Amino acid sequence: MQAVIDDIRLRPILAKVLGGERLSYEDGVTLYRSPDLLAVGYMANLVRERLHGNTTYFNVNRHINPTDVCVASCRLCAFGKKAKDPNAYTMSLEEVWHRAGLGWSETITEFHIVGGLHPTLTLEWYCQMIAGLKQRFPQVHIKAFTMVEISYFAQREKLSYRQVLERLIAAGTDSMPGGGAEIFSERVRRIICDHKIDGNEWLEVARVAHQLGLKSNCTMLYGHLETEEDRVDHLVKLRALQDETGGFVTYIPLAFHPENTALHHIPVTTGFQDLKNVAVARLMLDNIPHIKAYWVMMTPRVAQVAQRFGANDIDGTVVEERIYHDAGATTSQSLRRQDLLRLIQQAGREPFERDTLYRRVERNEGDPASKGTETSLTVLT
Ligand code: V47
Repeated sequence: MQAVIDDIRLRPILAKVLGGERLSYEDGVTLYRSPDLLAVGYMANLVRERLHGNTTYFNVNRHINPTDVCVASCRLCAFGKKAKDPNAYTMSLEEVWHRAGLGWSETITEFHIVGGLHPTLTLEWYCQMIAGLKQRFPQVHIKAFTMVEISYFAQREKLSYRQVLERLIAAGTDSMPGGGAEIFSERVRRIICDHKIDGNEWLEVARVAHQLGLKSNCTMLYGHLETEEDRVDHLVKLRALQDETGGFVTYIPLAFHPENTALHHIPVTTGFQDLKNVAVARLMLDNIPHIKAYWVMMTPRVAQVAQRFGANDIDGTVVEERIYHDAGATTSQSLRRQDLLRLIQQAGREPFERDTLYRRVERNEGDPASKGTETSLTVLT
């Protein structure tokens, strides 16, 4: 096995990986610094197969971004706009409910809902939006609002994180996405997202959500001004909170897309960096079950290869993506269920259609899901 390791600095790490031992902060930095991508990927794949065998998970989901109006002006973002910008949009409640049912007629199991920090929309409006979606699509899991949005609602309404989250749960929110974490380093945050909550607050909202029984995802934005140490520090902080709460389901490394942002001079990430970030995450985050290679961000091609570098999830059909496409993503807005199946199978993995919480979605015999007509489905517990 040592034969696959060219970089001898990785040998003690391989011993730990084989023994199921936790990797240290220093190990994380060594992994990031090593040019031996194949060795890092090999080790990540060992862990991935130990946890998930040959399975790659995907889901049939739809993203909804109710507004791109945002009071923050983060340099990393190409999505947020000021309220007076003629190109800004805010959907009415009816529009959100209508759009939720548009597009693919395949039966969707998840709505992924995030938006800008709107200056006037109230928490009550968001609760009505969620309740209205639940009423119209009772079988669909609602994964809504980043830790950053929760903190903003709390500040605006003069409520605690717990009070905001309790109201959203009562309205029908089932879990939370992982966005907005960016990179916890204060030095970098001051430059790329100085209008956002700091890393400790992001972690605190996640802590409270998990205490209330909400599962969430977590992310890290890489490929901008962060150092290797900043990345490892971020992963170690996520791992520490997971030791405490167990509430993170999936980690998603997000590559920075510079186009149309104030940081447009930064070069786009390479396939090497994208695969390295997947692999190091799998090795460092020993307590987070799933690592997602988000195809919108890293292209279907790289997301497919990532299934052999530590990832065990490829995300879903998505249908309508705005945040990355505003930042110049050239991937399509959506993939069909059968495209996802093909990508996974061609990587030699076994596709597993999941719901948000990774329970199997069983499509019925003769189910026309892949042909694009309405389907019936059952979630197996
Ligand atoms: O929060 C914003 C990032 C996130 C840019 O939880 C940018 O299942 C790159 O969080 N270049 C949104 N990244 C995406 C996200 C996500 C995606 C898929 C699945 C899940 C999940 C979560 O994208 C933002 C921010 O961190 N972002 N602007 C940009 N220019």
